[in-house]
Parts: sequence; C-alpha cells; structure tokens
Amino acid sequence: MDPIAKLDESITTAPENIEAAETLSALEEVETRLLGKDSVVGEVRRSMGGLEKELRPKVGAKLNEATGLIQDLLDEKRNELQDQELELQLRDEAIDVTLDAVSFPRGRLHIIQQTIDEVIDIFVGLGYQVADGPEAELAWYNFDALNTPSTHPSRLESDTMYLDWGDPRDEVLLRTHTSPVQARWMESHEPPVYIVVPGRTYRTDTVDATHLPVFHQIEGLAVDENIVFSDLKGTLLHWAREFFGPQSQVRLRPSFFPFTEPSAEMDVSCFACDGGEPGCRVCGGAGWLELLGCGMVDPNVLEAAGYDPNRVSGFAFGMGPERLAMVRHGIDSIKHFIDNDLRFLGQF
Ligand code: 2U9
Repeated sequence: MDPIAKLDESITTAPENIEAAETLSALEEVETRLLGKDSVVGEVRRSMGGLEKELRPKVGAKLNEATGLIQDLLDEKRNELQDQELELQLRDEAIDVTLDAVSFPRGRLHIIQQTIDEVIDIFVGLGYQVADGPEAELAWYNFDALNTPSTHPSRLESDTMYLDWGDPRDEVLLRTHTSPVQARWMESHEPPVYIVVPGRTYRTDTVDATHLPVFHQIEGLAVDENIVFSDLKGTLLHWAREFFGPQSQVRLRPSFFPFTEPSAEMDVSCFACDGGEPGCRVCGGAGWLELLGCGMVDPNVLEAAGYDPNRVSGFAFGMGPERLAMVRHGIDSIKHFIDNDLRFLGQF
C-alpha cells in the first residue's frame, strides 16, 4: 500500500482507537500505537529519505496532517480523561465537614478521690494543711505513739497486715489508719498544728458490702493552746453543713479510741428527710447518719510526740470517704468502688 493510503487509513481509524481508551495509561498505549516508532506514522517518517523526490512533498504533507490530527485527538481525549479522573478523586476524598468530629471520651477522678478532695477543701478553707506519709509504716507510729498498748487486739495478725513481724521495735506493717502521719507530723513540727490527712489504709478484713481490706480514711488533727471540746464540735458542725447542706445538725455519742480521751462518735442529721421520715431511703427512719469518730487528743499521745500536755491540747477526728460516698449517693455495696465498671464510675 502506498504511504498516503496508509496514512489516510490511520487518520480514519484513529478516532475509534482513541475513543476506546478509558484511562490515561490506556491512552498512552494508544498514542504509542498511533504515533510511536513502530506506528504507520513512524514507519512513513522513517521511509521519507528513500522516497522518490517528487513524492516527498505530498507524503510529507500527509504525514504532517496525520500527525497533527491524531495529536489533536489525543490531546482532546487526554484532557477529557484528566477531568474525569480528577472528578473521581475529588469524590473519593470528599470530606463532609458537617459530620460530628471523632470524640475522645474524657476521664474523670474516681468518686472516692472526688469525695476526699471535697472534704479536704472544706478544711483547707479553715486554714488546715494537707499531710501525707508512708503506707508501709513502723508499728511504733501506727500503734505505740498513739497510746495503743502492746496487748491491744488490733495489733494481732488477724487484724493487721505485717510486712516484718516479730521484734516490736522494728515491726513494719501496712498502716491500719492514717493516724501515724499525724504522729510523724507532730514529731517534726511545733504547735500550732492544723492538718488533714487523707490516704489509703489496710486491715485484714473480709470483703463484704461495707468492708474492703484496702480502703481510705480522712483524719484531722488540731493542736494549739486552749483547744477545748467545743472547738471540736464547732469545727465538725461546720464541715457537716458544708458537705451535706446548711440545715445539718450534729450529735455526739460517747465512744472509745486509744488515742483520744474523751472520745465520741458523731452523727449528722439525715440530709434526705431532715431527721424524721419513717422508712427514709437514706437513714431508714433513724433521722441520723453515723459518720465519724473524734475526740480530744490523749495527753499520752501529745507527750509521745514531745509536746507538753500542760501547755497545749488538741482534738482529732477520722472518717471514711467510702462510707461518705455510699451514704450520699445511695450506693448499696462498697465493692462497686473497686469493680472498675465505667457504667458505675461514669455516674459521678
Ligand atoms: C493522733 C491523735 C488522734 C484520729 C481519730 C477516729 C477518732 C476515728 C475512724 C472512723 C471511721 C476511722 O474511717 S474510720 O475507720 N476514726 O473514729 N480517728 S479520732 O485520732 C488521732 C489521730 C492521730 C496523733
């Protein structure tokens, strides 16, 4: 076939070949087939030198026409495919800015820590400092410095977890109350002392609805000149009104602790029924909630700390944040606090 006919055929078949390409890479293959060195156009271009002289201008003109036409069609198709691919890409990568952002759930303090913080804030508002100390403690600070005789049943292994047991002078145990922190504080500070001591405590208790072997206490100690029992009562009444509401009343019943004399249990009037609804869901109709222990610091405890009981006196108190939280929120078992169930913890 003569070169002009070949080029004409190429011009005729090019549109359908180009139209058939569905992607840019398919179009590149078509371009190689139509304009590459092995294409009709390529072959004719190579053969130009060997053509008879008078044929050359005609074949040359047809070659330029074919190349131009095919190139124009390829360019047009390339633009079309590029537009299509861009549109697909934009659709794939589209972001709906009206959708909700991915949320990162925020943690919160455990209800026991929240309760501790709230109680402590009340005493800090009265000028108290916050103190802490070791959980692994010497028997001396946990018992002896607190006027607890060596024969006291709480010192038995059935009540106290010992880390090192035997020689009473260097017995190490897991503190059974936060009181050793106050004993240590008094050793290293002169009166006046106004401290609150929150912390973890340990006892050999079997788990039930109101007991855990690891629990918390918040204790307080005030030692100064002329501290009397009414200072204790006024301070704890202020705490009760801040914590449970301004309508709260308190009452004290005689009790016993080795480290205080006299000692008392303090009840707060029920915040739900204000002291008098039969079958109240919070106090069961009693009208009072038994919440803490307290008393005037025993002179033996002041003396063991190096203070002069004839010059200073003091009061002390202790309460359990687990019990406070249970009473306030109507929680039926202390075990919920350590279950780590976010459905429970998330409510507070
Ligand atoms: C020193 C002197 C005196 C701390 C006190 C209580 C009464 C008390 C318990 C109540 C329930 C703890 O959470 S609980 O188990 N505590 O009743 N604690 S007086 O007296 C002290 C402490 C330290 C130097």
